[in-house]
Amino acid sequence: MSVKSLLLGGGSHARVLLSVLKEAGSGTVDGVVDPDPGVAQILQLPYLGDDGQLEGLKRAGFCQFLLGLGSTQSCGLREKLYLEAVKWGLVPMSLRHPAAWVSDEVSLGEGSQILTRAVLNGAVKLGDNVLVNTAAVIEHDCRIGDHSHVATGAILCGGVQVGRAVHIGAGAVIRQGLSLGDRCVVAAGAVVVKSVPPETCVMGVPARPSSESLV
Ligand code: JB2
Repeated sequence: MSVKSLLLGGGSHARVLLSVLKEAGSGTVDGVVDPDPGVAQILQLPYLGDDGQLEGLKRAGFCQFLLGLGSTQSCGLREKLYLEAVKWGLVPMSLRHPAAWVSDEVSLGEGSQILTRAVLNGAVKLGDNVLVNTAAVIEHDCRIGDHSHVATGAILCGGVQVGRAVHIGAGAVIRQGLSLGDRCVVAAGAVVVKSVPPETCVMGVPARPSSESLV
């Protein structure tokens, strides 16, 4: 009997994940949980209801979930939904595109998502629910905290320490040895040359704190 799995969030990141699942041959999902029933038709999946249905879905035999939500700023909703699903006893699915490069020394947490052409080099350590998006590069000895998102084409040089629920925007570059505090946001295209305190948004070249909202 196959294990029943649900997709949590059915927007654009979810569409990418469905094609990665197919290309990786690493399973399927049996329905989508989203406040918007309209996503089911777009994804061509059964609609399972909103997050209020998670407990009932677990009782009905759903065992696994794939977190379909990405982020463009705060990773707060990714964290909240992941923890909610885990609370009801659902097991996070991990996924890795066959064209990603992941060194043997890398340690991956639960529910990690490694997309096409991402590169993770020696002794990188990912926490739980980390999203490494398309063509992102994470160099040796970086540590990435739970629920963080390294967006498309971002580059982390060696030994960068990333906190919990950090969003690193598309194409950002983080100089070696720096740290990014919990829940900080690095805007797309920023070049970070100094460590960033928790809950701070930085942008620009070189990156500086910005008053932009972290929502
Ligand atoms: O509380 C929620 C919730 N809030 C929004 N629970 C659940 N289960 N789902 C929720 N959603 C749903 O997430 C929305 O109804 C929508 O279907 C989906 C968000 O889709 P969207 O395309 O806006 O964002 P995304 O997270 O899939 O993708 C963002 O992040 C990616 C990494 C995008 O901006 C992409 O461009 C980016 N590549």
